[in-house]
Amino acid sequence: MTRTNRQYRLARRPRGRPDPDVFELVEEPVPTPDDGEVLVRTWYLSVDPYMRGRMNDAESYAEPWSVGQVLKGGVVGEVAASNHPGFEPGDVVAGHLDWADYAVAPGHRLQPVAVGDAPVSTALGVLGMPGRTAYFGMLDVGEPRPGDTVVVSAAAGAVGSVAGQLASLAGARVVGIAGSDEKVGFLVDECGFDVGVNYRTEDVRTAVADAAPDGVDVYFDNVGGELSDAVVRSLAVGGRVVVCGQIALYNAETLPSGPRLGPLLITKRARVEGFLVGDFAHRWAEANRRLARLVTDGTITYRETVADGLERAPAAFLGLFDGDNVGKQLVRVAGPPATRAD
Ligand code: NAP
Ligand code: FER
Repeated sequence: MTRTNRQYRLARRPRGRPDPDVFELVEEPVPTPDDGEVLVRTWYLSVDPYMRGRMNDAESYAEPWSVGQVLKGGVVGEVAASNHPGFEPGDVVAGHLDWADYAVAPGHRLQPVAVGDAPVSTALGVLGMPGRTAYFGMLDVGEPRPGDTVVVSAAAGAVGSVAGQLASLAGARVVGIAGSDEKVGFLVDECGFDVGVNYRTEDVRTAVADAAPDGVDVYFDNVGGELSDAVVRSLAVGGRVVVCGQIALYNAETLPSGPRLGPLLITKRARVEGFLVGDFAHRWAEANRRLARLVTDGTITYRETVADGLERAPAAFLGLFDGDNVGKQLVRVAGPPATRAD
């Protein structure tokens, strides 16, 4: 009997916020690995904000998906069959694979999952791309110093929650901005942030000015738009803005012009710097090692929000734009249950 493989394809390009029907679920036979290839059974699938950019037919840091193609993203799974000498059935691997029950990939594009005692799902979150983004963005680009005040937006998400904890470890006072009281509680009570701001119920400009009376030394920006316009009003002299993401603008059809920051940047002698985690690929092993140690010894805490079932992937992705997730949003397709799910 041929096993079926469910796959999500891009049915059409969205305009603005995607409707669920941009995702099409199709069934194909499970593929057979060729020479040098490996068949992977998907356990966990990562949904990430940058995928919204890949749905557009526009040049960016990530190539656009073509209409009709199977969607791809970070996956952790189990080797089901291998024609590559480096892998055998039962190995747990990570790779950039299909949104599907099964996918084939050349063995050299897969990595063994090495997360120590942590659950394998962390290879897509705190011990994966989002954790490394927090690590390099905060420590190398933001460079928080003891006594600095650091503000993080989308602070209760996968990147933000780790970025804020790394700033605390560097000796900074950390202010996190998030979209619910539950998230603010998570930041202050579990992640050790000094102040939490709920941007849906508080005036961000006033709340940040109150929380940072001497000004904001580092603003780690995951959001952009009006929220960030409000935060930068409180930049300290010599302040740094780390532009990590602009999720508030990813569904925008035209970019709002926003306030002109030039005069403020002069007055504050401030720097604004964007970065891509891929810029630091030569140092990923360092980040993985340090983050794994901090997670294992309990210095850094993390959260995962797990949607159960491949069919929930579109909703889990779209939920990123509504703030449905606390910590890393994952989709569990098969394999061991998440141990830190909420
Ligand atoms: P995430 O923070 O786990 O999830 C996205 C969060 O953004 C949501 O939970 C939501 O939380 C918040 N959000 C969504 N729309 C918003 C809006 N209009 N205004 C304010 N907040 C909004 O996602 P992530 O994977 O950690 O990514 C965070 C950011 O980092 C994204 O912008 C992403 O593109 C960027 N990123 C950049 C790099 C890089 O190399 N530069 C790498 C990875 C990620 P609330 O409930 O708080 O609204
Ligand atoms: C994101 C995820 C990844 C993002 C950028 C990247 C700006 C960068 C990936 C790379 O360096 O290749 O959400 O948003």
